[in-house]
Amino acid sequence: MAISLASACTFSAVAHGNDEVEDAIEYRQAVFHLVAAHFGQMGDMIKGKKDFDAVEFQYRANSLDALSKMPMEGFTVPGSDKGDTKAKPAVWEKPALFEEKMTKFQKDSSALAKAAQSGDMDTIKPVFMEAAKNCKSCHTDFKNR
Ligand code: ASC
Repeated sequence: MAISLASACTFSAVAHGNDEVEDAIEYRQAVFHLVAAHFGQMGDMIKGKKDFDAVEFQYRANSLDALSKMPMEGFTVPGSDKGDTKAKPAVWEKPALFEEKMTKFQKDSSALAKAAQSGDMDTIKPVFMEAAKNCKSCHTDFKNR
């Protein structure tokens, strides 16, 4: 699986020591911070809190699309279920469901990037709302508040 190869490259310590675990937790949190930043700015445009700018929206949707492929790697390091993390034990107890939701996140993100090419709010909005719904659903199952 591609992800095991990727994780072998990035978190390359031989022993699964504390540093590697901390690195993995910080890595996935960093990715999700960027996800939230881009998603939040798009959300403000969707809600009309901020003027819709099609070029900016496309940039953010493309960024989200790239970011959506990244967090999974940070969950593959053994021992990273413990520590300074809001991840629920369910991530490791229900790996198939977690992977399914992560794949959904990726599909939603690429659908949003595609919809953003229209530059049309009526086309973009339902796709954004579907993605937001799935963000929330995954957080309910897998993230502590
Ligand atoms: C965000 C953010 C989330 C999601 C979620 C969508 O901007 O930080 O956790 O959107 O609220 O339902």
